[in-house]
Amino acid sequence: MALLRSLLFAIAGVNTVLATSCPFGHTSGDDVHNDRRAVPQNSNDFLDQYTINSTDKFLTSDVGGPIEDQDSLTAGERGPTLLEDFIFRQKITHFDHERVPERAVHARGAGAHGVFESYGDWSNITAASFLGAPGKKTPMFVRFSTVAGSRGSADTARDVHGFALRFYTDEGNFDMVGNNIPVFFIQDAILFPDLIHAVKPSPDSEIPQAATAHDSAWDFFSQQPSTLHTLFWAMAGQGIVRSYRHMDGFGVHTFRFVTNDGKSKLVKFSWKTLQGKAGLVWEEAQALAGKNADYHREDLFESIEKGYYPQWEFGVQIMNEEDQFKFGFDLLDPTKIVPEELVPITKLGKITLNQNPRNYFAETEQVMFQPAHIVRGIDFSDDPLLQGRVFSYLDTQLNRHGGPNFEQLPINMPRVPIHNNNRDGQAQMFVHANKAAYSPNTLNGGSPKQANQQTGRGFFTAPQRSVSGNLVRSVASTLKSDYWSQPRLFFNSLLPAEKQFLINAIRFETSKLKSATVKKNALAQLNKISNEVATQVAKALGVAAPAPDPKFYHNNKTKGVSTFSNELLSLKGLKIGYLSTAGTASTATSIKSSLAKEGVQLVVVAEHLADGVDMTYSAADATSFDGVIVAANIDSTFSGAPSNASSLYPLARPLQILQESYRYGKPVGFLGEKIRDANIPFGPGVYVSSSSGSRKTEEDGKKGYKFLRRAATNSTMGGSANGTAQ
Ligand code: HDE
Repeated sequence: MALLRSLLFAIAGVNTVLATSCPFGHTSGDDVHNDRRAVPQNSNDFLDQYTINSTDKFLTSDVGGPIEDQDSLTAGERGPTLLEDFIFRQKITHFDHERVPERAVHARGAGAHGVFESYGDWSNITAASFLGAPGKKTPMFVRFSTVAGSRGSADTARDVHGFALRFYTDEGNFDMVGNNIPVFFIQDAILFPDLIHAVKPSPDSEIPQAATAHDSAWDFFSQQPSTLHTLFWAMAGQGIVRSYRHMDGFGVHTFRFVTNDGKSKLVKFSWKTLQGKAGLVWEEAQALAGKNADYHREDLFESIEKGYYPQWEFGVQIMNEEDQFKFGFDLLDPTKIVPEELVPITKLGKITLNQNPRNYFAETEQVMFQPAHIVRGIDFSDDPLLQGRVFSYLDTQLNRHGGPNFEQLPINMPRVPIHNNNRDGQAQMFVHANKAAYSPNTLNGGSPKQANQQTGRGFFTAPQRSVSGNLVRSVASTLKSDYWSQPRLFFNSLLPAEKQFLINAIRFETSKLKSATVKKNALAQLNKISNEVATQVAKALGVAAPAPDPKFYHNNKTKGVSTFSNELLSLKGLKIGYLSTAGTASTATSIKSSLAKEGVQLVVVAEHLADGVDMTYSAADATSFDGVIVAANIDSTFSGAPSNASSLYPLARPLQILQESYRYGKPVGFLGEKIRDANIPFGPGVYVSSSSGSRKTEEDGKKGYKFLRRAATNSTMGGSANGTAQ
């Protein structure tokens, strides 16, 4: 077992409302409608009342009459379909209208239901009710996404990842529409169409899909240096995450917390993974795009199905209003992080995702987030990027839904009652009884009544907020114009192997550029961040290395930005491939059950399906596993004389899985001697247990992942630390 523990440590270190007749879940009467405790504990339970289960039922038309729909109504046996065939027309027209416009960005994604539990009573810093008591639970829905690709694109495309949170609080929905990278490309929302037009595929060929490795993207990046910081994060591990479970989330903008008596603080939201962070290596991410385009949604769905509920700690960095300018950059600048050394994170509570959607379209596709979904106790800042988003998301939902009643879709509906004078519109679901749909009125006793800071626990704008000044369109703010120091801070804070990954990613992208001008401009910008990066990229591009441009060079580092420096916090949901033969698969039984205790699945692979075999070599692939164990007898069975060989001889497929696993930086272990001809040297992440006893490599297994990735960087990515071209 020592070997297995080491292998596991190596992986850990590296890679590695209740349904009632009322749609609000209330039983009856206005008193119940005012009862905040009526919010269900899990958002999926609320959907029960809308869920249709057709088991043992007869097929009906859309208006309820039982019908049959397998043949159209024709004039005679060989005649044409009749216009009268309402069954045909209803079925086909509904089908013709099944799609809604995909999201303009973040089209590809996956979601899950969950719950937020507050660690405490935070009323000293915010009036937000969901943060008002220790142990208080609030139902949630969360959607993960990539940005650039269309709805059918591959999960593992290199990209910023969307990480949008919805809290169905007892005072209305609060959305935190964040990303897995704490900064953004631009500082002003008016540039968003420019950014997206630049990164999306070429308008003529619609190539490349879900990728920034093309001229227009790098043209924009190099002309708009505010993009560089986010670009650096995306070129590192955060751009190609191991799974949605293994990434952090950030609110990006500065927001405000406001107390009941109107005192406010500036805050930056983050939610940190309790699984630990892990990224893929680029070679594997590319392979996965073809071999399993659903890699991330599958991991999320399977983990939740197995009860390995992913969790994140939701926290804030809290800053005084008067400290706005003390950090050397503008807190209204979303291209900057507030380093955790300067302002530590206060952990407010825990997010747990514990239920999969029951219908992708109804829930994940129709969920419509908005930064404007805000609750009492939280307020915006004047960040122009945030201000633009507060408008844009409402607009885009109107376009996607085709009308203003999208908040009435079950997944969007707040779990508290809605009382206002908004009326009618396409697909109005409610029957409003109030005939005085205006305020002020006397005919309905003045209801619905106005709620504000003092009355009815209403939302209110932080009283201390003030603005003044001339109207300006173009501001040259010195506090916002240093675009290079923080990308360098990020780069300095990475492990050597991660630095190399980042450089290799930029080499990959820029090598695909056709325009010499764009290449030159990109190099000039990279060189303002780091001469090391620019020099290595220049080598790959076959151009002269630029002389240092040191104005923004420094040696500062910060914590919390590296993907690979910490071991995983949990191994749950990971998979280990056990390369064996059909006859000997049963030897895996005890390993399987001990790994299962860690939440790790041992997948037994053999040449054909049999008792104890989970997968055939023809179906298995290195990308299916987080680590590989080679059964004791496999070498002697396969590498011996043909007389002694199984149907797998020569070792082609198992060997390929083993070697690719090694190249992708996964730990590999041999229960017998190492396979001859495998060309896997002793080194970090390689474990051998022979009859002479268990033997480990020189490195401490717990830190294995880190070294493993370095091994992968040097041996397979080609770009070693000395800058050898790939
Ligand atoms: Fe978005 N963004 N965005 N964005 N964004 C959308 O809204 C937009 C920005 C983010 O899972 C769209 O419902 C503008 C920052 C996520 O459904 C759209 C600007 C951050 C999602 C839109 C930004 C995000 C979106 C497309 C510049 C991180 C997916 C579909 C001011 C803090 C939400 C939709 C989901 C989606 C506009 C910048 C995150 C078009 C104008 C910064 C996670 O409205």
